[in-house]
Amino acid sequence: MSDRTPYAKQVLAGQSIEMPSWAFGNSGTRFKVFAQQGVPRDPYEKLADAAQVHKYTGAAGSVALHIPWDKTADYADLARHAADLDVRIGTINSNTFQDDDYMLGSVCHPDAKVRRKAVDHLLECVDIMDATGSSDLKLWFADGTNYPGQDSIAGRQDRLAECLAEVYARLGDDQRLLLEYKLFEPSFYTTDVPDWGTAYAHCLKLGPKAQVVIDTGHHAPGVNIEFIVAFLLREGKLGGFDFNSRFYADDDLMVGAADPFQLFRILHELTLREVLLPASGIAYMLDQCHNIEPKIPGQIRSIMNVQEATAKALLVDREALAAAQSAGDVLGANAVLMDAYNTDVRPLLAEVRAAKGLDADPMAAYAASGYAEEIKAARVGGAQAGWGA
Ligand code: RM4
Ligand code: MN
Repeated sequence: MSDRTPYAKQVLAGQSIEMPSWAFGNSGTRFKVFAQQGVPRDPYEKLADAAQVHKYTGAAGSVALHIPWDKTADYADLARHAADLDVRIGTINSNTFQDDDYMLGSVCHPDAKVRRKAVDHLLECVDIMDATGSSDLKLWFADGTNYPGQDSIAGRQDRLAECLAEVYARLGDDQRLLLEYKLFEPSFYTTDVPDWGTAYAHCLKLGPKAQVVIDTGHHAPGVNIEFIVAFLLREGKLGGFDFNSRFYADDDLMVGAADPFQLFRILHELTLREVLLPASGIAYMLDQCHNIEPKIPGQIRSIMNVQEATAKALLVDREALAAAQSAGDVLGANAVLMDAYNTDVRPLLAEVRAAKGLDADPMAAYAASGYAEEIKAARVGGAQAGWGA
């Protein structure tokens, strides 16, 4: 068996997972949002918290913004603040789902005036990308219908295509549009971008700067996500990931919590094509909410979960796997994969961290730092950031 450890260490040292700014604000379900002490009151404080995650993991160098939740007067200044904290602003996420006008949809709405408003918001997001230096615009649409006959399914696809084309045309040379799909919710009868096939077809029509985002929580139970990964990669249409876990619907729980084996299988497909590092152009990020657990440790744990699954995928003995596959050795091939999956990679990751001058245990190091107590004492008064702010 070849020693894959040096290679694994090298890739792990360069891996970077983006954090969502909204993970640091209060969040909850439609039943209740539980406020936590010390929660940020503005995007500047969200970046400060995110920087803590990077400080202890060394693997979370960028933060995605959500507009208008992170609206601010001077985005260039916010980008400078991020740089001072040793992080950078990444993907800009649009929001066309929290305005009364969007009750019947945004870019698929039957009324052209509402579609105009939605597209103007998306164009504003591209302006923000220009100011922050972000290269990716992530689009997720809550559009859909609740009742048969409510609207024309095909008509809504036409409107979607037209609006996307306008946004696509506004992108700069180094900017991309990443289209995310989701099976259902908030619409329950039809969703306008419900699956990877729909997203893929729209992206294909738009051109090379449009790619698909896989949010791991946005599939029906039992869907083979690694197949989608392999297919989109092969087609050059995999733009990025929103990592999270789900037990039922789109729970937005910590990645690797529900099904670490699935996460490993996904990372195995990515490893095979050598696209784990930032230069691959695949935007890896977390899309999570920490409703009942503390937020900064929730993000640290999530980054560690991705690192552990990645380490296991990197340890797969590819030569042995290829040999077993071509020999038709079904059990042998499966065993190669399972050997890697069953390896305890925590010592390996401790070495990767030590080489970067980091503590072997990011959770403990953060807990010992006193930052949580500091922000609880300092962030008194003002409006806490949260769902919708
Ligand atoms: C959606 C989707 C988007 C995220 C919003 C908050 O379900 O996953 O990526 O921006 O939630
Ligand atoms: Mn998402």
